[in-house]
Amino acid sequence: MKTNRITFAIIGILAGLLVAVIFFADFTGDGDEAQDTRSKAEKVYIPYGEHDDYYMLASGGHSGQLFVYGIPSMRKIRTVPIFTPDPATGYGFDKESKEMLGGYTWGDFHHPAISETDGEYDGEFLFANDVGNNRVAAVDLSTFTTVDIMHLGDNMGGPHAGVFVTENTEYIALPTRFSRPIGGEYESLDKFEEKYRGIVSMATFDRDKKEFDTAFQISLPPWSYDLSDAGKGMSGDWIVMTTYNTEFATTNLEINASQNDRDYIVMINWKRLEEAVANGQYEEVNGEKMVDPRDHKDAIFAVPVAKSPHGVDVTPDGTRFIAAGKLAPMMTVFSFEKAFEAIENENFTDEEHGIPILPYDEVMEREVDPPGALGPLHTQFDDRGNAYNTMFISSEVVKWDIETGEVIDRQPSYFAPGHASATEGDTKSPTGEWLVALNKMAKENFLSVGPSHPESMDLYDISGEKMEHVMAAPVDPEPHYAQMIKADKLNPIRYYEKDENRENSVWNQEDARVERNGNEVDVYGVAFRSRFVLDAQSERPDVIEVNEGDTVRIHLTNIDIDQDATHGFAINDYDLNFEVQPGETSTLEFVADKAKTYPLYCSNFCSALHQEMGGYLLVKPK
Ligand code: K7E
Ligand code: CUA
Repeated sequence: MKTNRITFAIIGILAGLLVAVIFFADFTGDGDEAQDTRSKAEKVYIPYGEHDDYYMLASGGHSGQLFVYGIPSMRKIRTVPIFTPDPATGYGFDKESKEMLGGYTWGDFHHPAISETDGEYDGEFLFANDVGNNRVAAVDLSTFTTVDIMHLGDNMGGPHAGVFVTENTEYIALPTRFSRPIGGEYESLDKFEEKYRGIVSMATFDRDKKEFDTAFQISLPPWSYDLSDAGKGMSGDWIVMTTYNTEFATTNLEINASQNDRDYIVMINWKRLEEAVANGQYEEVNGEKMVDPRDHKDAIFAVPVAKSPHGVDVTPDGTRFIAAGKLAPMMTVFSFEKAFEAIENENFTDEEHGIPILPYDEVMEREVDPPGALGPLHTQFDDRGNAYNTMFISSEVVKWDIETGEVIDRQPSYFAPGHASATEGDTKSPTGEWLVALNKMAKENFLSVGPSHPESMDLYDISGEKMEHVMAAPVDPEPHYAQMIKADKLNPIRYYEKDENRENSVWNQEDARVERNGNEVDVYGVAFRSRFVLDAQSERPDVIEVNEGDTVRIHLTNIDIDQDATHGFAINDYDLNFEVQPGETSTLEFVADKAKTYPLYCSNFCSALHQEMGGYLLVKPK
């Protein structure tokens, strides 16, 4: 009896303790969590009137647009149309931007690259590739508008592996993803290895004229070129590119292009090729200066890498390049110094299509293979010698030490990250403050919008030893790469300066006029709060009357020189709309082929009397 009582007492005390332990554990857990949530919220909270520390300039994939975010708040600030017409800004509607788009209606923008000076983002321009329609574009970061688009010609098959700029933006490298016969002519796929080529376009950009040009193209074997990066410092003359499909598969790529244990990283010395081209050592092909590895054995090399790599990134100090495995779940660190040594000593194991192959074991420095980490895609850097890799399949970010390969931390992402972007991450001096994982999925993290879910981004504070996941946000399709630049490096204008000499501009309402020349009608008008003056001589200055069949050009100057005083100009039921920003002159051109009466109106809310800002377009029948 006595033992029983003691047993019960002991059981009672233990049970009590257990309840207490559970209670307190639970209680402190809740407290920590609340504390945690509060500190995370504080990290991303930007008080009214203050601004984010960084701009994040993110590619919008097949939306063809650039998305601008503030970091760390993750607030979306603006959509900048690049390859896609955009009624919100009139892009692709006014004459100039319509001509720039050249009739294309979309683009597939994967990789933004901010212009660099001395290996640092200089904040002047942003370059964008279009995998869909073989183009490259430049956005002027003083106005956040697209200023030039260049088609790369028919030799190209989707410049996926660009854009990456050399240290002083000497070149914007655009390697093709899909191989094609030169000129894109018809050619049987049976002749793939012999007739198809993978092309790298080396574009230049004139900052004063705001214009692209192609300096030369490099004709490579018909492998697929996936991603590239430019060297820095000691490797500043070099470009590295990953390849897959060294099998030359022409069908069922998911199986046939994944046969070999090794693909290659191609190393190109652009400086030597530049000299060779200057000395006339190139072939003129389809109007392009083309160089071939067989003729430039001192400039193009390859080093084997574990099968089907995706990203390759050069470390901030320029001494190493790191390949992310995709199909082989590891990161491979290569040494530029060792590669240069092998090249110097002509230490080649083989040659492929005229490209000397460097010995893997001698150029490779380290394979980093965190247990269970699957699907590494891209590498980013901080200021303390660490690398950060996104793992698409195991859905996480892995932080590791470049010098030792030691894995320091792993944090989940929500879900399936592609690229990540670190603050000032592609420069010689990353700041190591924030990392954003750009995810291909969000699963059920946000309110449902039907069968197709939004993509998402995760924000990590990477300033400490351990990464801290701070927040997640949905994004528009489709996040590939982004760059984050210190906000104070950008200096956007507040309005376009008044310029009396600007072509087609009118600065006083009295000067607004209509000039008729046969069936060509030029309207030189002004917009200001809250009126259009299109013809000062008319008793109805906000009305345009033209004849059916006339070609009409409306040159509109916004004479409100004041920040954000933007006016729109829409023609009702005519499918036409454009925009003039403060101090800007834009032209809308169309053929008045529909004889009717059309109300016109300002489509951008500009003042309390915005609704009154309108007029008529009268198209008189023949
Ligand atoms: Cu999405 Cu850079 Cu086109 Cu990788 S790429 S994810
Ligand atoms: Cu001008 Cu609304």
